[in-house]
Amino acid sequence: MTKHDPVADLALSSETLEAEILRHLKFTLGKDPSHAALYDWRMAVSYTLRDRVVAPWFAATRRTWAEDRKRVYYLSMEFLIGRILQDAAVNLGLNDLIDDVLGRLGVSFSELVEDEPDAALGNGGLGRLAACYMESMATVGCPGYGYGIRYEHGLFRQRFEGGRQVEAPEDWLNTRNPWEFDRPEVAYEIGFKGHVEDREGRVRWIPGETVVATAHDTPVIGWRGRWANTLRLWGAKPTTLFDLGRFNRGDYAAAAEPEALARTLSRVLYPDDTTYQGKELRLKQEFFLTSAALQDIIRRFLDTHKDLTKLADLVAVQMNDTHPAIAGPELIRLLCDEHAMDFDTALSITQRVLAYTNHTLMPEALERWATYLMGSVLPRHMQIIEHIDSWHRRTFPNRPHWVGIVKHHEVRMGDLAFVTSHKVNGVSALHTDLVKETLFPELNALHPGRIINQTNGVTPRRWLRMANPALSSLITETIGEGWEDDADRLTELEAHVADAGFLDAFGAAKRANKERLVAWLKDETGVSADPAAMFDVQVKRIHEYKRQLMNLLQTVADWHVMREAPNGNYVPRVKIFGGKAAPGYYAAKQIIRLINDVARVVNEDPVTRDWLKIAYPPNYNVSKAEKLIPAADLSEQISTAGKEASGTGNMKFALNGALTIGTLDGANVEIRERVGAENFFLFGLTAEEAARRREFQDHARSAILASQPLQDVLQMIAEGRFSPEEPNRYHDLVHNIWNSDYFLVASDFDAYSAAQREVDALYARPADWARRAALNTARMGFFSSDRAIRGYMKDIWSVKPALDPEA
Ligand code: 26W
Repeated sequence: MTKHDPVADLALSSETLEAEILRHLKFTLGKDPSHAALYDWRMAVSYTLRDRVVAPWFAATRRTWAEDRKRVYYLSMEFLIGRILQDAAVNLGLNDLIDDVLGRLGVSFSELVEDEPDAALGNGGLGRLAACYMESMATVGCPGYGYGIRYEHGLFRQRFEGGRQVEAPEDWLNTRNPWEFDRPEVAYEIGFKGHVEDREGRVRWIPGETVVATAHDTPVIGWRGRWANTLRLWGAKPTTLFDLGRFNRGDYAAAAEPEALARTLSRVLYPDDTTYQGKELRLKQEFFLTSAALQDIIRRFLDTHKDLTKLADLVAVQMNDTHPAIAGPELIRLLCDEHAMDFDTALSITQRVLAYTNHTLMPEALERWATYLMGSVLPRHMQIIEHIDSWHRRTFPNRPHWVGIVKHHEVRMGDLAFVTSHKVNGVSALHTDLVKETLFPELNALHPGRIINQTNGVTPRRWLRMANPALSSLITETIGEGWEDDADRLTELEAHVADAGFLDAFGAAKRANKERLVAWLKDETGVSADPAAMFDVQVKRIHEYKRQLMNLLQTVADWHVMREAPNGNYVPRVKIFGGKAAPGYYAAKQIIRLINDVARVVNEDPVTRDWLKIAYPPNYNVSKAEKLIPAADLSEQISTAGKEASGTGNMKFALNGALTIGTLDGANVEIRERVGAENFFLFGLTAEEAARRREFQDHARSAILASQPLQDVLQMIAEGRFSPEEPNRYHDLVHNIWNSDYFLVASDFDAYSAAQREVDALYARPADWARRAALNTARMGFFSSDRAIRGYMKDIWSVKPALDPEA
């Protein structure tokens, strides 16, 4: 019996494709081609592509059932998906065909792509990693589900008013989302509050309020459409639709209350990726996601199995940071209270099912719920948490007294996740060491081997094959097809870096991307950039530890030198910034405002305009990253060592042939090891040196006094050089650098400047620059999310890929 190969079915003639698009336009959108709007064409093409995803999706689901394969469940409060249309077209191998067919119909495919809203269901690194991992699980054939929340409003829209960040609600669902399938029949009751009854040993939680979680499924197609998994996002609905009684009594608002209350649960994403706020609604959102997911997981298991003690043989649950860490107590509650299991058995099953990934060491980002809040919102879970904690204290008697899940009237979600998991992983080698040494030193000693590393990765489909067609076709011309899902093959490019022809083509691809960006940048910011200039890019969330401020201060220092010596021969640069600040993060918002204030002055400066431009396109998101990253020459990864858990932007830039200026932080360490120290601009204190430097009381003042350029720049800013209308606008910011500077901007400033001079020197030697840039692309295969996912499958989930890489 010939093995059914779903890929073959994907082969498609342009006639058939055209017919299918026109069929959807007519029957799904109810539009005649002559009257179709851009939206109609986009929907018709999206539905046509979605149809083509269904076959491999069904085949994958059927095989998983038929072969009773273990499934992976990735629980995350965030999935920063971005746009889906072109990613689906590329993974189905239909991108060029669609472009041709639409061209013949007089429709521009790229305009369609631009018309799709980003699914911005995440803040930054953690959310985007979840999206890359979903695509890689489908590409390697790992039977998996993503579980998240279907926020009506994703991450806010950012715009600038007078240089200040202003937030506006994001509204991706104001037009229909063609990629999801509603699953009204998949619905679970989620309880909150209420009380716990203990009748003759049978403990029952009687929730005070309930909502219903209903599923919306989005298929996630892998490379070459060989496998597809499901991203199941929960939307909240009221248990009682509408309180007719109240309505009839004219109490209309109250009548609609249940609906409104329920919908708040999936209304909006918390825009915070730095500080844990401890808001009740956030805890309810986390439980809403987790309980619905676990109820669905157990239902699916019991569909074909009876013995829940075998759950861990067929179910692996990954907790994306502590946000779904209530999964431990909830799984134990379901096993004990709903399936009559004893606590110890339930706990051991839970530990074998669960695993936890830590993404940050920042103390302010670690979730610690007040016991009164946990106790009121989730009274039964608070009991179980206490039970787990006392079990752990009893089972590990030499656990130091200061260690524990419940301490000082707080539930430490990191400790809870650790104790209820069989594996805990950091997201880069350096970060994992720091997790062992600084975050969980005692638990690490009590549970040796539980903490392992899984260095992050990014999908080479979206971040190279799709975002950078110019470089991708050069790679395919040079080493042939197949590197897209076997990124280690990129090393075959090394044999060509000495060939001038290849290097020229490599430089030409970069140049083409820069010219494409110049037009876009002009529209977005009004700044006209010279494509011959060095595109120096720092795009990521705004945070003091990421040190956008140090980049800006160094830029002002360069500008000052240019003005003092206007006849110098300077390497022209375009400094591009991008990124949002959490709405409540004042210092980050001040940094955004200062960047825009400095840009306004520098970009109008007749003396330096040919050498230096600063552009800050607003509303940085996934689809903007796809434009900016392929056009970058220099990637700024300059966080204070020991603070950036990994970074993933750093990987995307290097993969797209940008050189990195960076510290020995997060995955920068491994990137530099793999691309070669000579192909990486390193500077700054190491994590150890930084920790030591911080102990030196006067570290900032002494560094500033030792650096005239820094002193001058701080003086200029303090006296309002960039804010003449409000001279003391940045007094607090400058004062903070002089007197606290926790992130060592001053201490690393001179080293950073010196490294930027090295960058200039190399940029003045284009062939040498291109060779080192090409070596970066060639040596970035390790940072494919396929490698990372295979690591999770082997070291944490014990799952074998359903697809053999060779086939
Ligand atoms: C409770 C508020 C909150 C929300 C999100 C706190 C912390 C977060 C995330 C953990 C922050 C985040 O996105 N961390 C980033 O995760 C990436 C993926 O592993 C890493 O590459 C980044 O270094 C890390 O900052």
